[in-house]
Amino acid sequence: MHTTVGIVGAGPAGLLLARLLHRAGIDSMVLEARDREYVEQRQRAGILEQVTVDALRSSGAGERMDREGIVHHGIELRFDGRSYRIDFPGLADGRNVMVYAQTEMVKDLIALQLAEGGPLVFEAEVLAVDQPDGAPLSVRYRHHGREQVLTCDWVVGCDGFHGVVKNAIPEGLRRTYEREYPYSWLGILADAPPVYDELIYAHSDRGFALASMRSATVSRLYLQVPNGTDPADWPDDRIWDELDRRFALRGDPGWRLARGPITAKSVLPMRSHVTEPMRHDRILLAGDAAHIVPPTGAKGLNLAAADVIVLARAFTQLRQTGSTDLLDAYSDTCLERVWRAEHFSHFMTTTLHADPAQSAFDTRLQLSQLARIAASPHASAELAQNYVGVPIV
Ligand code: FAS
Ligand code: PHB
Repeated sequence: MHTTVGIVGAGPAGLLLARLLHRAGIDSMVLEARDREYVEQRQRAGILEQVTVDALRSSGAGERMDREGIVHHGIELRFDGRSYRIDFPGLADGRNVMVYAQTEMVKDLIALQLAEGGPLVFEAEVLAVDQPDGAPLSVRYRHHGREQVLTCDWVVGCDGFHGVVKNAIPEGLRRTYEREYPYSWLGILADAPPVYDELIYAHSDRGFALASMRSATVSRLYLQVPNGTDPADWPDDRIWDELDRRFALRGDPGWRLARGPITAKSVLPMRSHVTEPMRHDRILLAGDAAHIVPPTGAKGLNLAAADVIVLARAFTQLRQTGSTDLLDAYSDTCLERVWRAEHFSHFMTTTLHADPAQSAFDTRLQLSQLARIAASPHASAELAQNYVGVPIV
């Protein structure tokens, strides 16, 4: 088979790119290693920036999001037993965020792709991308035990952090930057109504905690835990008790989370990573295939969306005018946003988490920074504008 754009990976990046290209009349084919059920149930992000929301709406993939998603106008910071609200519209030019789980966005995009898009092949593990001089690219993949080849004019690696497409970029041309953090997140889904209206990011001397949500009846909560933590060591009561300790408020000693059955429990390591450049000849990288951020800034999914919005515009320019200007600028255009998100995610992570090696002095610096954000419209605007994301120019 041959297609114009071969897309490896059916996560948010690959699926949104396929949708945007379909709407621009550009043919593509998506190859996904796992089965549909696995991809749709993988618990990950929960916050969509305006840029992502706009792309879903304009590509005809936002109908259920607008029906079931929850618009949030701010977040709450808790530290030193106190609570401060960061108001998005007032501090970030009227912009907000949408609470709509990545699982739901992926389901919506898969349904549309299967109904009206180009080929989307599940259980098709890409083995390698070969780029013979002057000939079309060839993507070798295994499907139902047989090796097959897809030839393409372009290949986009949307295959995540452990993907293979990045290996097609000569190692001598690749630059990688990374940082591992000395802690992880224990994430839970619970059939328990969120007793808070907006997300709560909590700094405490016992470690970080985050209260998010999936609906009026389902809570999504996270606890900072040591690297290598086994979720089995955290029975439900221990999780609820620890969360209540970390969200404790001086002025409201009775503040408690509503409890309910925990339906999912997993440990997520924290990592920052960037691979540059995001393009080599006719091979491009998008989303986690090129960059990873710790989820403290709710950036991962939204960076993936921003990459493919930029890339779809570039392929559209090529199709309509023959110009490769936007394609030639793709990597630099995306990396400017990527590094802004890397810095913000690092800032949120190191300001809110208790590094096991940090001193009492470091903790006081964290508290001073948080107090500055709470007291200064300028400092809180900087957080708000980074959190809601900057428009793609
Ligand atoms: P993805 O990893 O989502 O998708 C890549 C796809 O490529 C996968 O379906 C994979 O099966 C497929 N693939 C890989 N190799 C292949 C091959 N050789 N052949 C074919 N297919 C192949 N971000 C947030 O903002 N907030 C969060 O709370 C949050 N939580 C997270 C929790 C976890 C456990 C993880 C791992 C990430 C989390 N993230 C979070 C980040 C996450 O949302 C990513 O940013 C987002 O999934 C990126 O989307 P993609 O780039 O499409 O990559
Ligand atoms: C989530 O709802 O899963 C979520 C929200 C905000 C974050 C990370 C995760 O910063």
